[in-house]
Amino acid sequence: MKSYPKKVVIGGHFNAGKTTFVKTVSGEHVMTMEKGIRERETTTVGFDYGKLKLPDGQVIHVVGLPGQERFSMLWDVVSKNAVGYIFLLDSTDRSRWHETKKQMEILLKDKELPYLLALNKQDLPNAKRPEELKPLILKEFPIKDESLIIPLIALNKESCFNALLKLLKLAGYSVKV
Ligand SMILES: Nc1nc2c(ncn2[C@@H]2O[C@H](COP(=O)(O)OP(=O)(O)O)[C@@H](O)[C@H]2O)c(=O)[nH]1
Ligand SMILES: [Mg+2]
Repeated sequence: MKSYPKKVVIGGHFNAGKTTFVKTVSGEHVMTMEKGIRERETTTVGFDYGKLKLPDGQVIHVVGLPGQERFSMLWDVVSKNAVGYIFLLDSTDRSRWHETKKQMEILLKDKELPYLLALNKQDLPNAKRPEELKPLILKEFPIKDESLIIPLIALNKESCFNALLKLLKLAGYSVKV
């Protein structure tokens, strides 16, 4: 059986923290393609890609999904043979949460890939806490189980690694740390 490189896909709405997550875990950010939409505002129109080594030597490739739905033809390609998804939500701002929800609906529909839903920016004082957000998410999002909802600070390496390790475990990989 062919074994593929381990690839984790980071999804989520505009401004949720995808680029930040990839930068944090990979240290050196291998590639991103950003394009100004208005002065001083940028969004990822290509994709973020980074690579990291776990303490036990396993190499993980991390790829950010291009956010906007007009790039959804790329989602399948990016997701192919992935270990699973980490979808991000901004815990300080719900205005674009529907974009993450749509992504999850499309991507989880016919693939049984493991996934987590991460409540990002938990370091900010105006972030809503997971306990407060969970009931809302369970009602509105295509999510099976509350244990799949995790807190996240994408600026923090340990927080991102915990998310990755949890996903790898869900996917059945054993990681020695
Ligand atoms: N305080 C804080 N800011 C964050 C965090 N994650 C992302 N950000 C900020 O949120 C903004 C959007 O993040 P970005 O990674 O560009 O989002 P993307 O559109 O999903 O790629 C940037 O200004 C980031 O610095 C976090 O965990 N905490
Ligand atoms: Mg980005």
